[in-house]
This record gives sequence, structure tokens and C-alpha cells, in this order.
Amino acid sequence: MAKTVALFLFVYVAGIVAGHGEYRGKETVSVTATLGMPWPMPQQYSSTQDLFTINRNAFKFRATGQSCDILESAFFRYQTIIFGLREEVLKFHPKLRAGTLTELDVNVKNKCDRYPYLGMDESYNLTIAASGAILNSNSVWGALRGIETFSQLVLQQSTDMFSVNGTTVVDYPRFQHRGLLLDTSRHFLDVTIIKQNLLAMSQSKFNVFHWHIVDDQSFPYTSNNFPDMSKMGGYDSRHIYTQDQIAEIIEYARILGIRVVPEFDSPGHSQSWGKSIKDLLTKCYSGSKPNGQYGPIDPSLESSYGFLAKFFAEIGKVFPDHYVHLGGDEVNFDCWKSNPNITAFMKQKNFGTDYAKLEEYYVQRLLDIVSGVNKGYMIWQEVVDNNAKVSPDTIVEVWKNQYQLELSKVTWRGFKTLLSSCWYLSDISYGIDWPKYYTCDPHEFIGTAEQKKLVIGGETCMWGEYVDNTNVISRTWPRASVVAERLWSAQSVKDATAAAPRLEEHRCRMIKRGFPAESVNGPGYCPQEYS
Ligand code: CP6
Repeated sequence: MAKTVALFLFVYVAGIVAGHGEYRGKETVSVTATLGMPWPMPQQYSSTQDLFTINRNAFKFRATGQSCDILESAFFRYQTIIFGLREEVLKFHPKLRAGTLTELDVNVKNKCDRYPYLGMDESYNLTIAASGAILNSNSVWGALRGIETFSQLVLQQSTDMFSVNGTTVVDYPRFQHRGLLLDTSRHFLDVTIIKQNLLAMSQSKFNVFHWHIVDDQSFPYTSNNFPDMSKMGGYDSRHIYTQDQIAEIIEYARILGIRVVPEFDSPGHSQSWGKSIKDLLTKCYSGSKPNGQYGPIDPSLESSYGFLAKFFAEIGKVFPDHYVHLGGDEVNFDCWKSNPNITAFMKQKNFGTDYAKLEEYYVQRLLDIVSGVNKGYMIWQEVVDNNAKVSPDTIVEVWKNQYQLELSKVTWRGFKTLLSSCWYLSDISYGIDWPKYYTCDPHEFIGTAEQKKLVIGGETCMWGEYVDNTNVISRTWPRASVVAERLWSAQSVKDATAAAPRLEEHRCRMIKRGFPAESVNGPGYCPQEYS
């Protein structure tokens, strides 16, 4: 039995009535919200009519293989998530009882890694049967994903009694990189909000937090080597992250199996760096005189590279992940063109008037600096569009339109690639917009099997111009979960109409866990509204 919610599909008819659009043709489709169905959908999932009851006072997780702080903390966390939230007793009492369940045996084969990493093994098998409930995984990361799935299968029957159906799950991610970008430069986000977001990510099996930490508007990263960068480049002294807070976020993410990849975007998007680092930005000229404006980082000065070397040596130590995102997007050449010193430098280097060559020169030197501190890098697509020679383990992130063409091109050149173009959660509109995210598939481009294999995943982006602490969680969730399913589940799981009832349940489950996840299917209700 299941509750029914109405899914209204508003069809926008662009009728020109006195210059106004009009909503017409309101169509109502009944959708049955699921009960105890997982999101994202596992690779293989089957359930039986056997119903196992769980007394919340008797149930425990048990590590039967390797264990560590990551697993112990998951046991503690999920005990609350499954049994400790506000009551949500089902209105029905199934008669079929196949037995009781008093524990979930979590059997991790290999010793825990300290940090999650690209390509970590997240596979797991979960069996709930008369013989017991067993979760098997090679790594602790697989155990985390499996416990999350288990938590989604358990429903509440009465105050103390819970239940789970007989279930067999064989599961692993379709893509190894499943990321979410948050931007803490356009608006500052509190540590608590970032942590809440990380927890929401783990509920949808995301594994990368792409932290677009600084940009033109503010520089909230407190550097050990260059403390003036946030003092002068942050909005104010409260809207910055201390080293302790950054460590706290990395640790919180680690416990959830989420990598933290910081982005320090240059040579464009770095206006806030110029507030403290002398001569770093290009002086823009009007005629023969500087006009007081600044452009991208000045690639003609050795001092720029001296600064970058010292800065990224620090970043390499502060962030444990192997990858740093170096940006490289949207570099405007106008200021470079106006500056006579840059013109002279172009001449000296035989770049002619090709400013893409100048950009390439800058990027090349930056990449060498970052390789030198033993990090791999991610970059936005422009960097390879402009032909910079990048190291073979570079990950190129495709963000512009015509992404199918770009995916073909970038993978043809042999680069590992991520897609984000079709997953911009910040671009909002009225109505049901999630199916457009859901139906975008990273493998739908023209290319060989080898090329397809180079697409290692994708990222959904919540750019920060119009979100801050007040709305970032609700605007991100549960729409980001839609991308999470695209990146985790089999390619064949792609029917938005079939997914809608499960997404409805997933959203209500987020609300039950305390996230203010917004409505995405039109009119309806959750048994447990957020307050
Ligand atoms: N900021 C930075 C942004 C964007 C990019 N880089 C952006 C551009 C276009 C859209 C959304 C976001 N706000 N640093 C491009 C990767 Cl539609």
C-alpha cells in the first residue's frame, strides 16, 4: 500500500496574449510515492514479500571484518537516522512476518584507507533474508554506501517496531567521480551549512565536494603563507574560513567518504587575490595610462609565478586529496591587450597577437608548479581548448553548451573528462525542471568505447551568485540527487516518469532527516513536514 501524490505537469503555452505568456493545459498525473525504495537505484535490486521486524531497542550494527573510525561513526550516525528521528508510523500493518532482525553484519574485507580518493572501490552487496542481514564490501567506502542503502529500506511500523523486506542488492557506481560544486566566494557559506550539505551528499552517494572556495568577489580562504589574502580579500573578518574550519570540513567529508577538491581559479576570476598580492593582476590601460582597473593575473611577471609556487605549496599540504581544481575558465583578453608591458612580452615570446598563446604560457607554468607539489589537477575545458600541454592524468571539466561535441573532442585527445554543462542547479525556472537533469547522459556523444571510458563522471553545480546560507540547501536538494542517480545507477535507469515516485520518497526522507529539501514534483505533501 502506498500513499498517492498528485504530480501536476504544468505545460507552458507561449501564447502571446497582450505580451504575456499564459499557463494553460494543466494536466494531472497520479504518481504513487514509493515506500522503502532506494535512491539512487542500485545496479541490481530485488525485494521479496518477506517482512522482517526490527525492534529498535534490540538492533545493532556489527563489524565482522575490518573496522575503523569511519565505520564506527557510520554505525553511530545511522542508528539515529534509522531509529532516532521523529516518529513516522506507517498507517498500515502488514500481516506477513518472516522473522525478526537484530543486527546488520557489516563485513569489510580490506583495511580502511585514511582518505577517499578517485577510483576508490565503492561496491557492496547487501542481503536481507531469514538467515540474517549481511553487508559485504571490499572497502570501508562500499560499506558506507551499503549502510545508506540499508537505512533507506527500513520503515517504521510503530513506536518501537520497524520493518524491512527481504532484499538482495548488488551495487557499484557507474561513474567514479560524482561531484557537487558549491561556491563560497559570491556568498559565504557557514561551516554548518557546508557540513549539512556534505551529509545530504552522502544520502545520495555523491563522493566529491568541489569547493569553489574563492573567486573575484571574495577570498575566504585563510592562507598560512599569505594571511593578508583573506584579511583584505574576504568580505569581512567573519566571512572567512580559518585553517581549523577547513580541516573540520575535510574531516567531516572524510568520515562520509567524500573527497574535498578545492578550486583556486586563475588567471581570470582572481580579482580578490589582487587586493593583497602586489602586482599580481594585470593593470588595464586606457591609451597610454593605467586606468585603475585590473584584469587577469599578469603572466609576464616572474613575481606572479613566485607567488603561485609558494601559494600552491601550501594548498598541496592543506588539502589531502590528490587533485586540485585550477579553474582556467572565462579569461577575458581585453585588459591584456591594453597593457604595453604585456604587448612587449608577447613580442619577446613570439606570440604575435594570439592571446590564447599567452594564456597557454601562464597555464603551462601554473600546471608545472602544481605538478611539482605532487598534485594532479582538474581544469575547465577552455584550458585544453586553448591547447595547453597538460599532463596525462589531467581531468578536464566540460561546462559550456554543445557539450556533446566537446566531450567527443576532449576524449578524442585522450583526456579524462567530467561533464557539468547540463547540471547547473543555479539556473532555476518555474515548474518541474528535474527531468532535464535526469535525462542528460554523459555517454551520449559520438565516440569510441575508449572515448566513453574516459568520461569518469560529472558534477552538478550550485554557483553562488543567488544563494547563501538561507537558501542553498533547499535550492540544491533534492534536485542534485537527480544527478546523483544519473552518475551512480545503470544507464538503463533513465525513465523520469518511473523515477518520480522514488524521488518523491527520497525528498521526504531528506525532510525526515532535517534537510529543508524543496518540492520538485508539484502539489503534494510529506508525512513529516520540515519545521
Ligand atoms: N563562475 C566561475 C561562474 C561560472 C563559471 N566560472 C559560470 C558561468 C556560466 C554559467 C554558470 C556559471 N559563475 N568561476 C564557469 C565555469 Cl551559466
